[in-house]
Amino acid sequence: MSLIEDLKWRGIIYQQTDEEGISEALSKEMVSLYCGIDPTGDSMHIGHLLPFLTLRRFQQAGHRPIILVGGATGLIGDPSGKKEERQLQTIEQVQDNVQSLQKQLAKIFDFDGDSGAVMVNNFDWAGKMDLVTFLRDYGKHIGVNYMLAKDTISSRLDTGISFTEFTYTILQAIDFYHLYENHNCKIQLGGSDQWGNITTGLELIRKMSAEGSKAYGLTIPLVTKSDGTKFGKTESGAVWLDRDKTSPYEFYQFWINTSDADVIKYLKYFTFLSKEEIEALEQSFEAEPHLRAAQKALAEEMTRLIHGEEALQQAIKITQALFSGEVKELSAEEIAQGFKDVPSFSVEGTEELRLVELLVDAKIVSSKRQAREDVQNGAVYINGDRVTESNYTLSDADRIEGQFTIIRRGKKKYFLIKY
Ligand code: 629
Repeated sequence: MSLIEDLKWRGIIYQQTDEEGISEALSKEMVSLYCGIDPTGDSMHIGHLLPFLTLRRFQQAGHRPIILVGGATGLIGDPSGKKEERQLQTIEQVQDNVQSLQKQLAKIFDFDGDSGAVMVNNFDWAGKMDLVTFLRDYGKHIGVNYMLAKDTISSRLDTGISFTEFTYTILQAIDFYHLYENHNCKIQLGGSDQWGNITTGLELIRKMSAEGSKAYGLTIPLVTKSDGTKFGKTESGAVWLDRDKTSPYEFYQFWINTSDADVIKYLKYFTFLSKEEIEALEQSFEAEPHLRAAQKALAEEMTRLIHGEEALQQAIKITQALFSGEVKELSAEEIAQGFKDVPSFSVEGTEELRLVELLVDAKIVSSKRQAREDVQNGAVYINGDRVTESNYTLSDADRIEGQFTIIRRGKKKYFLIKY
């Protein structure tokens, strides 16, 4: 299967400016191609992942990925898909974000060898360009009528768009032209919201480069969810690649909770499992859906890809411990990950605590009478072990690494005591 056939099978191609031209270029030689991201935050979230994973598929097929972090465009703000004018970020903020994003992206690609990835920052050329050069050398080639016809601009004419954001598409076009001229970059890849910016780039290349020059654009679909809600969001917000924002356990949980209606699609989009492997998962999923083999494979592949094998094993361990109730073997770090969303209660000092009082103070039960009853009935567990003595006192031994005690009431209700 050729790369493009594989991408089609996965459902990753949305639009191509010249389907034949792209297939021909890819089959003839090693092609350099790029995808950009603006440093609007200090971490990518999974909404950014698909274009960059797709770029990696190109690399695996022997082509060269160019990863662009927009140190200049991040100072301007892309109006694509935005209903309102963006708030400008400070230069320091953007520079910090560039560093963080470059670090994250570097982990996805291979920088060695013939098709080694290249990391660029458009601040290096666009940041220093003077206004007269911008207007004479580039602006002159892009008609205002042409720009006004773009969705991302025309959709903002009612509510308003500043000259700053209006100009954004020309900056991205200059990038494509720059990479075309200096890195022999032939294709720009992006989400479907980037079509307007990618085609402005092609327009500029067509007008500025020697005759016979050829460059292409390729977009990938917006990732959707079958229930109509937005992909990549949980109750606690976006799913980040930064482990301090979304722990590997939460990341794993996000993928494992994928619905049956979406799981095969996501395996195709996001994982590097082969067609045969995915089809086998599809079969097992149809025969024995309760096993959730497809969801498990998706969660494993994604967590391993972004956080590595060790973090994956930890996420699985936490998941199993929470499921079985055998939480004693968890380390404090694992507890911190797995119990982030569980109600917690902080205790100061080192003295021993009477269980019944703690249950009331931590608002796990509403009265001492209730607390005593629950304990006597065997509904209360400390670090996974049932405690039935109503005069039980918690000691040092109940503090996992001196930091936590896990209390469970009933089957599934967890509480965390922090010291
Ligand atoms: C300069 C900047 C370029 C080329 C691209 C860019 C960034 C681009 C953009 N992209 C989105 C972003 O940064 O705004 N103008 O958040 C985002 N992208 C990935 C996908 C996207 C897109 O990083 O293309 O469609 C999301 O899936 O929204 O020379």
